[in-house]
Amino acid sequence: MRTSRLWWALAGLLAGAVGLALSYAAAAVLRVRVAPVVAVAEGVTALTPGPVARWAIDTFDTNDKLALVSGILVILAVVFALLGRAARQRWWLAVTGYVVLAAVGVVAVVAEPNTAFVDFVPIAIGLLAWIVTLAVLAEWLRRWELVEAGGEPAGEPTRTRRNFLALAAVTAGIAVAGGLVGRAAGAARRKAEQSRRLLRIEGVTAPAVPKGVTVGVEGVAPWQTPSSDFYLIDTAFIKPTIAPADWELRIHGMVERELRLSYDDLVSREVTEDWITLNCVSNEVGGKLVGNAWWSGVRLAPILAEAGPLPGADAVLQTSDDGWTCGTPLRVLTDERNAMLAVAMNGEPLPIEHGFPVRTLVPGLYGYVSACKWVVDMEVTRFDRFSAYWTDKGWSAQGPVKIASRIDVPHDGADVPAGEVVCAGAAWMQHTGISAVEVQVDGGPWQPATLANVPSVDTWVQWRISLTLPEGDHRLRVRATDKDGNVQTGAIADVVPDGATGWHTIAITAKA
Ligand SMILES: Nc1nc2c(c(=O)[nH]1)N[C@H]1C(S)=C(S)[C@@H](COP(=O)(O)O)O[C@H]1N2
Ligand SMILES: [Mo]
Repeated sequence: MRTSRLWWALAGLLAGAVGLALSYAAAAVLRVRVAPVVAVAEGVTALTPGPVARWAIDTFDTNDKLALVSGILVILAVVFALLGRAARQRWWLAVTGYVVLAAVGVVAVVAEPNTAFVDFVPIAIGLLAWIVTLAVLAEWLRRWELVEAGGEPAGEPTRTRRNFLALAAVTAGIAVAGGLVGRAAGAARRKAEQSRRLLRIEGVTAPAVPKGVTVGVEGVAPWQTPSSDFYLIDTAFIKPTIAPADWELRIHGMVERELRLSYDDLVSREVTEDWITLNCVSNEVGGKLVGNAWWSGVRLAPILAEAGPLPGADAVLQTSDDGWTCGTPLRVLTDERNAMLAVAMNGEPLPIEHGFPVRTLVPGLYGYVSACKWVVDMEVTRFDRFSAYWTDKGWSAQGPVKIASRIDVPHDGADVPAGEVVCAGAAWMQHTGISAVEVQVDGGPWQPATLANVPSVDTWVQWRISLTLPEGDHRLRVRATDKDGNVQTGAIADVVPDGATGWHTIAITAKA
């Protein structure tokens, strides 16, 4: 009884360590971008007043981050020990403490940019591990105490103590194993991230947004999509982490000579750069799965010419490091367009989740048939000889983009002052270009919008129009015309099998 408080504190410490270690391992294995403890550390940094931060940097120098994480771990150790002690009399207090700690983690993760659902998995695992581990240890501590007090169940005190100690050792082992798994799994990502940070690719320039591309209406999606806001679509629950030195692209199949390109082989070639708008076939009418960035890479046409496609070949089956596949028409990879093996996005090496170190990009095609991230294999072949990832699931083998337009301002359901109302948005038909955008109010005549500039036919274009709206409810819709004269259809089609159609329509209310 005398020493039992210490044992309870030890149980709390062990349970805390197991939860942290398993959460750390989960974060590393799942390669979530923001591990909970790191997110908390970053949150603390963000909330630290300037003078305190300067003192910390002065005192700890470049070890400031290490000092902060260590500090957080020390505080956690104290909290864990206290929760363990509390659990002896008040189990609910320990559970409440764990829930509060997990909530702090959730808040910190939410505060990070671009959090995904998977970022919360390590917190859930940690919380579960805390509660289960403490429950198991507490159960044995109670038996031990009971036996020592001479109560039921009868048994030898030394045996119950030995059982508890054995269990404590196992628990410590789990914590250490979790930590080691986390280290090993995190190493690959760290290596890829570090090589990415150190990478300087000759010929890659910073983006300079061309003049006149914006209509200057607040609320319209920015013409250049920042990489951190660029939509993310892939099937990889665990993102490949490939250091450039470990990357190789094999081009084979119906070719005269098979090619193997290392990263250095690739970037020693002439770099091409372009503004290109990429969109997803799963984008609903009016949806946000579209973005425009400054891409740098190497044109695929000369590389494929070097391999020498054989007569009869009409497709390239691309395979990602994670096994995902897509089929791209050989023609679009070899014509005059800037189909490229991209190595940089917005002037920086590709972010890992956008395909680092190399992805394909083809203006004029939906991503699912062209924009292979982490691309490692290209087989020149025929469409009648394979089925790719999404074609297996009912999507069309061919995926040229469809003309689309979107109203960004006002937003659907908005109240606007009656009278003059500015309406604006974007339209796109990559590699053909947009020649006109029109807006219709309440089924009336189509009214022409003003288009902003574009550097090429491969990007989206912003548009705006000033409307006069009387008081009341209104329905606005938009349609575009491409540079071949094709007017966007109002016929509604689902995203399956080859992209949605229909006019983006919003309902607003003009108020006096
Ligand atoms: N390896 C791999 N590449 C992929 C995908 C994928 O699931 N795995 N999804 C594709 C789809 S459907 C789209 S729309 C684009 C999205 O690219 P982004 O995530 O960089 O915006 O990537 C394409 N490339
Ligand atoms: Mo997509």
